[in-house]
Amino acid sequence: MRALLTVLAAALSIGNAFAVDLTVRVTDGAGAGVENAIVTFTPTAAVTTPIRFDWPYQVAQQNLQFAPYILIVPVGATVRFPNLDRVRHHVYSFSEGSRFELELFGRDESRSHRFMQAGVAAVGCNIHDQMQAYIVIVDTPYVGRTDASGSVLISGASGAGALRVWHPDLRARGGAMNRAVTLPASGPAQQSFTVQLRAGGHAH
Ligand SMILES: [Cu+2]
Repeated sequence: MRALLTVLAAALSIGNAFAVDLTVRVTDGAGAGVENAIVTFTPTAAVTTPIRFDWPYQVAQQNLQFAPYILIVPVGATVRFPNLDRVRHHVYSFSEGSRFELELFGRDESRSHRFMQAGVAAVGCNIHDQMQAYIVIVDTPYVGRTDASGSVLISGASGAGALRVWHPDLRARGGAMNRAVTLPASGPAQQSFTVQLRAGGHAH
């Protein structure tokens, strides 16, 4: 009996891991795809598995720019800020819950900051006004960034939850759009959002 339950539990968790292929398309008022929108699905049921992503938790300073422009990390992640330039940078965020300041004086110097609260940290440099980046801190594994066509595929989620779209130039209360959704148990699912972007947003 115990063996059977173990097999059943394994089958259920495998089924879960391949639950739904959710495609979310984000377009502007003219119907054009919006790139660099961050889409998260947060299940109503608590996420119990550790959240890990396979990209580096790092925002480098290179050629007087931050790279990447938008970084997604889980709550509790420690993000490194290596300075790859010959000039110094003074990296900071004043965003609520994610305030920090790092003075990076030299080439190849690196410091780090741990982000303990879900949200968005707008990152700037005190010395170079044009430097701008965003760190999106999430408490769900179901997250992705829209491509040039405005689409993103989020796999593995199922059931009821909240779908959220954030973009640095989004015109919306709280800077994001939220929608309650119930995903099917399996198979493909589609959702779409029409967003309004601020004119003259950061080009990337
Ligand atoms: Cu700088």
